[in-house]
Amino acid sequence: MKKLLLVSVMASLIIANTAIAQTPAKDERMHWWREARFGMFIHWGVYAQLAGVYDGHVQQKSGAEWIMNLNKIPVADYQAVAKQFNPVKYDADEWVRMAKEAGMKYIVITAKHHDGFALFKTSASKWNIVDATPYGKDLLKPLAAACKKYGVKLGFYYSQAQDWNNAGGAVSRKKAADGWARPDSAAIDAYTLAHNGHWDPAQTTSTFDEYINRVAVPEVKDLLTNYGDVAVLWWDTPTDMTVEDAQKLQALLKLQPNIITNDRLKRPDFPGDTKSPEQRIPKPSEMDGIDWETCMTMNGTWGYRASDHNFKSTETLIHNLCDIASKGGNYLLNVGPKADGTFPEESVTRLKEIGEWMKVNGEAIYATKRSPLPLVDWGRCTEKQEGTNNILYLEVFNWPKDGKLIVPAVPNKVISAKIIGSDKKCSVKSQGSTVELTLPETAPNTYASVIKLVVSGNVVDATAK
Ligand code: FHN
Repeated sequence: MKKLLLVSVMASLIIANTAIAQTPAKDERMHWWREARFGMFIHWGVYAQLAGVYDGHVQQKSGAEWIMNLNKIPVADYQAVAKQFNPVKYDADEWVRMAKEAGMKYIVITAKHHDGFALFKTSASKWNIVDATPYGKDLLKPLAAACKKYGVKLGFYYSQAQDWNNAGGAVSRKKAADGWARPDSAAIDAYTLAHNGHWDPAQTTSTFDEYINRVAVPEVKDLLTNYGDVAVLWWDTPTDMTVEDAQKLQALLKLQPNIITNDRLKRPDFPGDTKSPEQRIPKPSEMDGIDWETCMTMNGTWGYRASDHNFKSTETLIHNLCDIASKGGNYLLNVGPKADGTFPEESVTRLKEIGEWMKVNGEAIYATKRSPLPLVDWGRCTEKQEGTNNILYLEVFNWPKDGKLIVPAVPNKVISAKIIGSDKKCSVKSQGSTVELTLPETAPNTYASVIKLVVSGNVVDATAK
């Protein structure tokens, strides 16, 4: 008996150690992600075919990827739209090249958004690119190949609970932010209230648990099995998720031991690895000690909307990147491709311009840590260790008119100061813990000019809460 007990204890220890060995320590898994700082979000699917227009109504606000829910489009009518979805201009190599040249180190694409449409071949449901569209080919395979070719990490966004087409999927009730409502909205509202948000009887021929077992689990398994290394799984909107459902999905992560996940599988008991603020940049120190990534659109929608030309300027996007990095976070910047498979021209232009800035100034973003300085009015700061020295990268948005840049809370000995991307000199004067840089008259870059200030020893964190 004793021998049997000993054997079973040994066996459980071996299993436990194997499990631990298979899941690399978090710091090891997160290393590339913490250095990356900048990634591309891609929201793409059948909704791009509607491009923000349905039944004569041009969506003014909200995400174009929500058009089925906001317009309470019947399942059969929405699935008929897929018959026109034929992205013949899709070129995954071009997409990944654009992301890489923009300085982005990873891509997260909506493998399946809330409309349930899978951009990949799956046997779990016929509602996918291969079985439901004239295009008939898996969209993720070439993307995975291109990511491997260019050394860009591949991530999948997966709407694990909301699914407006696969029966049993959850629905989060939402009204159009632009105040538009269908003529029969009163009746529809009554129906959705009585049916947990669903608006079409076709959505409720199955239970949520059956949907998790029949669709979500097998599809996530497909995604983590058929596309090589998957670096990120980006869960979204845990509507109606139970602990049991979340555990079934979490268990699949062992298929990709190095995978990084966010905090949206089921809050609060499944925190994942990263926090995911959305469409906002956290306040200084709000996220200290946390791995976080803010996802933002370039215009007013995640999915493509033909009428939305309200794109943020390249200057704003670069300032956001610097601001996010100065607080120790990652920037997941979204592109919403058109139904034909091309990026909107405004996105292409901004990606190119950001890439030109990153080619010169990327060292001020990649592998940096948050600023140790108090807030300054001229821009942002990021920091890097270099042996026993500290490098402070000063991203100057507002070039001083009098040529004097004041850097507070740096009592350290200054070793060097250089304007990145310029052969013009800048002189340095230290007074107590203040460093005064005298700069040339014109800034080398219209968006943000970076000064590399090398000081001896560590710069003490002066961002007191
Ligand atoms: O409802 C989605 C939305 O469409 C979009 O995908 C964003 C991106 O983070 N996530 C949800 C809203 O929080």
